[in-house]
Amino acid sequence: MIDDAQRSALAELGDPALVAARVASISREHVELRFDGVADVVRGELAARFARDDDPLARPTVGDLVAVRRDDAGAAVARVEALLPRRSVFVRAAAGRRARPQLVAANVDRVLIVGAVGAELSARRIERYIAAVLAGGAEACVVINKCDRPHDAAALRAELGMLAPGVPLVLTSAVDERCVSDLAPYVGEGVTLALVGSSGVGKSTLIRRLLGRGEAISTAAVREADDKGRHTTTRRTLYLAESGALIIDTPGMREIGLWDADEGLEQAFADIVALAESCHFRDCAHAGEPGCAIDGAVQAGHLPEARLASYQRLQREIVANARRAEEGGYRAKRAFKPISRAIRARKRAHRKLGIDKD
Ligand SMILES: Nc1nc2c(ncn2[C@@H]2O[C@H](COP(=O)(O)OP(=O)(O)O)[C@@H](O)[C@H]2O)c(=O)[nH]1
Ligand SMILES: [Mg+2]
Ligand SMILES: [Zn+2]
Repeated sequence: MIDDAQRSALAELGDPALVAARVASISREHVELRFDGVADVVRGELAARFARDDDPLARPTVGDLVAVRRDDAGAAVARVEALLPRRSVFVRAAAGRRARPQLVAANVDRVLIVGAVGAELSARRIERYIAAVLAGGAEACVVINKCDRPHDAAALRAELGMLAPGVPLVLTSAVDERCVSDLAPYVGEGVTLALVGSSGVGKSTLIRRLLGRGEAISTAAVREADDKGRHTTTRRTLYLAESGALIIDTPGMREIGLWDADEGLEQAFADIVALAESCHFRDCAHAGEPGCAIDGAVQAGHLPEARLASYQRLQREIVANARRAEEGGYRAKRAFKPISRAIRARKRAHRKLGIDKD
């Protein structure tokens, strides 16, 4: 649950009364905490200074490791005193006029991006999710649920299997018990997972199966005709599975704007980044220059034009969100500490793409 960096950050606080806990759910009024080796969640409260900080990244979110004060009697409310460093985040641009990040979950090892047969399945939307997941330092996995419904598995694999190099694709059905074994490679002991995707695709139903012990979790009774749930998930919650995995359920997201995600974008579109390396001109803008490897790949049918357009659109969106945030006086901080190797790779890729940064 707690990694070395977090353990030493806790020790540096220098207060033996502080113990580590994981945020299981959070609302304005209270927070639910999970302590290692304890099955039940403990109710707690946030230290007042968190409420005064208006940077969304400075407040604890679901999955965060926090330093908690509990008195010896254990009777009093547990108080969250400090946030421990995050090893990964899942963040999006908040909906609305002000450009701000919205922290969906922290310390997630893997994010399952869930879609469903029959719902509007969009490759472009999934690409967006993949970029956001990779940018936050987690692994991505695409899960297409409701495969008990009629579908063309080969066509789905052909279209979605190549959205991002190295991102696995799983076709499954939550109404079939085999979904547990389909997903087993991604749900090991000690792993923290988050399930994201549109409302009604079956995230909560899959989680109920993965938990493996019928822990009460709210799922929708859906109108089959339009996939709209009646009791949909309204709050992000971290559950403990029998397998020892921790699984975060999230409400459906209608929009997933990219925030500070250029690194993730380059990983999600590594094929395009690699092509750009072999353009004839070092500063090729991929707009009809002679010897442009990207134009060449589009013309040869190796690179779908829609994928290239999507990459360029997402690039512009990231830049625009950062600019709007700056203009709005928001000083962007990194939500987590990225590994330096990834930063070097990004700088190299930017040079190749002719993007002027830093
Ligand atoms: N046919 C079918 N229905 C499913 C499957 N998974 C979930 N459902 C149904 O879809 C509806 C929405 O499920 P829910 O888990 O609440 O979706 P969520 O909004 O993504 O959490 C519920 O009525 C589920 O019973 C599946 O694999 N196949
Ligand atoms: Mg749900
Ligand atoms: Zn080019």
